[in-house]
Amino acid sequence: MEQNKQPDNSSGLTRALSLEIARVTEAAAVAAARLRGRGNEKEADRAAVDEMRRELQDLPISGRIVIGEGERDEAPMLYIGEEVGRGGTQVDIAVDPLEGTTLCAKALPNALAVLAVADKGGLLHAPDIYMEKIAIGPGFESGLVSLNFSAAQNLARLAEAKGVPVSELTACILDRPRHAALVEEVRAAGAAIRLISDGDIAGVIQTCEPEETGIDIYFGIGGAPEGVLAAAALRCIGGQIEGRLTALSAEHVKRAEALGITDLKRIYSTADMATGDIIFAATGVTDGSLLTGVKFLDGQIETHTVIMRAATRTVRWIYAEHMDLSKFVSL
Ligand code: VTB
Repeated sequence: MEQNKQPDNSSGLTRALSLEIARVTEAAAVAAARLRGRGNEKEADRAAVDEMRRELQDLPISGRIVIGEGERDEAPMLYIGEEVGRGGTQVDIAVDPLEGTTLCAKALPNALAVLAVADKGGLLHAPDIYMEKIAIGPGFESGLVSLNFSAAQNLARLAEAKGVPVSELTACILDRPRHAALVEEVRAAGAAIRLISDGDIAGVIQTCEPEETGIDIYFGIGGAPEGVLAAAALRCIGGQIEGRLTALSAEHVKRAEALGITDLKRIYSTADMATGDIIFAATGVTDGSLLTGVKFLDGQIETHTVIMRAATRTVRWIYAEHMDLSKFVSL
């Protein structure tokens, strides 16, 4: 006898949209991958942006870009506030068409095409400035780690919750001079560090499968838009992230104020940055620990994508073999 299925209980995002969204990141990744290792970050980024926008225009949504390529006067495409889609459910969209432009230009691991779609109002309108972040994977009480604690305290709390000594933990940190003191503190506490040259969305997501990735906790200052995208991913897989905007100049303060943010000390929780139903998708551009990069084979292209949805916590890994190459306008 046929079982009654649970209705799709989200307000606006439909299940069918997940696959449509995968097409968007796939196309952006293919466009960027064509320019892997060519030393031209701008061109690779532009190719991904063009393709992502083209595909977004085809979706059955009334979408508004809330995290994009910049303000209207500085970004011709996917600027903040741009409307995309051919009409339908009202959604807010965060894009990072090429997360890790330098990784792509140098053909280094973990360059991704990233997109999150949320119910209207579901994503923090973060200014394009820095954000201090701390993140761990699922299975821990909320607030176990926090920007209110020192790095050493956070490591001790996480180690205790895992029932292991701190020496068995590995932290992921962006390799930047601004993290010198943090790196010293984490090493002094006894933890190992995986220093990454770029790509902190992947860094944060990797805390969710420590057995696979070897990363238990993410620390440090990266982009605020990337913080919101990472929060969107964690809403789907169950980890936790905290973020605090880091304004390094009067210009940064202005950018925050333009979005109505005056309290720069505020700590944003995962739900403060991404709430309601969310679909998050990322396609690998270069090979990485999260996703395999685009493969150009004889008459065929292969892509590897992860799509996650907050309402159901489903995480899908999609290896796609594309035979009809004419659909990739960028080729
Ligand atoms: C950060 C990080 C990104 O670029 O924005 C970084 O969040 C830029 O940092 O994931 P710097 O200004 O110190 O170079 C990434 O690593 C890639 O976009």
